[in-house]
Parts: sequence; structure tokens; C-alpha cells
Amino acid sequence: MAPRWQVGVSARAGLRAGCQRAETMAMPHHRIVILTGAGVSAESGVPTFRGPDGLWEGHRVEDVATPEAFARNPRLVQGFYDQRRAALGRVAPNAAHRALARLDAQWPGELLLVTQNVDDLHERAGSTRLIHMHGQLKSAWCTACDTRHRWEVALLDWPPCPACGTAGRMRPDIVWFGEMPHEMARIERAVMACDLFLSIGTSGNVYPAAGFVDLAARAGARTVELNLDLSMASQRFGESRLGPAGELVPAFVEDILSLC
Ligand code: BJW
Repeated sequence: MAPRWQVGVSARAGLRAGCQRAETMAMPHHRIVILTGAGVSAESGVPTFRGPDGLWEGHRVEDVATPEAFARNPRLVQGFYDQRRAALGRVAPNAAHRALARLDAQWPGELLLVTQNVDDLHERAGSTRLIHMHGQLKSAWCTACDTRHRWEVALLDWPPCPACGTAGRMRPDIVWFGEMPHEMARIERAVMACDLFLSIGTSGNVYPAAGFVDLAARAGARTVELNLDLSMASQRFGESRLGPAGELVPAFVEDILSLC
């Protein structure tokens, strides 16, 4: 399907003015918040959650990605996350991750990339202004002493916590259903203050992330969705553009940076 992207005259003028102000006054006037979901990593070979080849292999993610499922069958859940952590070594950032890293490096105003993804492809592409709101595969959380540790290896054999030494209490540092996503106060402040809210590759099924577009729109931001298909949230965006992130995101970033 052809892209449906249009930049309105006033939006263009606003962005250009923002870039100029950011340069001449050395202070950022244009604030961008980007939300990414599984679709941004799909072209790297990381499965999405709710597609036909859904990540949890026949299980609804809502049924298995819960603290209750972990309590019922910890070996199954630890093993599943161990496999996905190991699989990160076999995937690489794609053109969409690289374009967002370029935007991060070259955008003179404020920018925050909020990812729902637990892979590390944004940081490997070079993004630095980044929050992993649903946790990270390469982090483990000790529920005995409430510390988090960078983690590259398996958790299935219940290693002791590097901080408190307790064995059997390290779990994947992943936000499951019913748990509070990370850094919500900081994210909501940024969303409510942004001029441009951009959502990439997310189905809009999971809250609070799916509600950010409403917060941004209420605050007067321009809201843009880049997604393969129409999502649950499409109607709430000012603009949608349909296609693969690996094509749409570099074109979008080029457009934004060309206004500076
Ligand atoms: C492409 C593409 C390509 C494909 N290019 N695009 C009733 C109403 C409202 C809310 C609730 C409710 N009952 C319960 C809740 C809350 C609950 C919730 O939202 N439930 C829903 C099921 C209704 N949420 C929570 O519990 C959250 N916590 C919470 O709410 O705390 C309380 C709170 C209150 C107030 C403020 C703040 C907090 C926690 C949610 C945790 C989600 N965790 C997971 C982790 C799974 C573990 C794992 O990794 O294994 O996060 S679930 C899973 O879904 C994962 C993802 O980050 C998340 C979102 O999925 P995403 O990224 O959108 O992926 P898909 O697969 O759904 O979509 C991919 C999209 O890409 C598709 O649209 C494709 O078309 C597209 N695409 N290829 C571009 N090449």
C-alpha cells in the first residue's frame, strides 16, 4: 500500500522554526518522543508478539507473560527468556534502528526514544536517549535485594545474585502483565511536553504505552504512526503511514532532519 504520509504546511513551518531556534538559541524548542514496538525489530528477524508467527508459539502473550505463569512454571519461563537472550547474538539492527540512532545524534532539540522492546537493537544501532519501558533481556533482577544486573548468560540454573549472594531469586528483568513499566513518570512528562509523537511498529494492544498517543494529542502534539498495518490505535493518530519500518523510518527521519 502506498505511504499515507503528508507533512502539513504549518507542521513543516513549525519544525523548521524549531530547528532554527534550537541552533540559534542553543536550546531545544522541538521535543520529539518516539515509541517503538516489536515491528521495528521484525526485519532484524525478532518475532513480533501478535502476528501469525507470534513469539509465544501458540500461547497468547497475555496468558503467559505474567508473574503467575512464572510462579507456576519457572523453568519454562526462565528457559524461554534464556533462549531469547542467546538469540540476540544472531540478530543485528536494521535500517529503522539505524535511522533512529541518526536522528538521536543529529536532532538539536529534546528527544526521547521509549521502546517496549526487550532486545538491545536500539542501543547497538547507537541510540542513547532511550528508555526500555518493558525491561531488557540482558538484565536480571534479584527479587531478594531488589538490584538489577547486566546479564548475558542463562538464568535457568538459578545463579546467585552478584550483590547479595542469594541463589534462586534472579528473574528476567521483564515487565509482565500486572507489573509497573519502568520510568513511567519520566515518560509521561516527556509525552505531555512533546511537539511530535511518533509511534513505530506497535499494535496498540498494551497499556499504558497504547495510551501515550492520547496524552500527546491532548497536549497539542502532532501524532504520527508508522506501522505495517493499521493498528488498534490508528484512529487516534493524526497521520498514519503504512509499510515496513525499514523503509518508512529512514524516509521519515530524512524528512525531519532536512528541515533543520
Ligand atoms: C511492523 C512490521 C514491520 C510487524 N514494520 N511494523 C484493560 C484495559 C486497559 C488496560 C488493561 C486492561 N486490563 C489490564 C490492563 C493493563 C495491561 C494491558 O495493557 N493489558 C492489555 C492486554 C489490555 N498492562 C499491563 O499490565 C502493564 N502494566 C500496567 O498497566 O501497570 C499499571 C499501570 C497503571 C498506570 C500507569 C502505569 C502502569 C504491563 C504491560 C507489560 C507488557 N509486557 C510485554 C512483555 C512480554 C514478555 C516478553 O517479552 O516475552 O511487552 S507483553 C508484549 O506486548 C511486550 C510488548 O512490549 C507489548 C506490546 O507489543 P507490540 O510491541 O505492540 O507487539 P505486537 O506484536 O502486538 O505488534 C507488532 C506491530 O508491528 C503490529 O502492529 C504489526 O503490524 C507491526 N509490524 N512487522 C513495521 N516490518
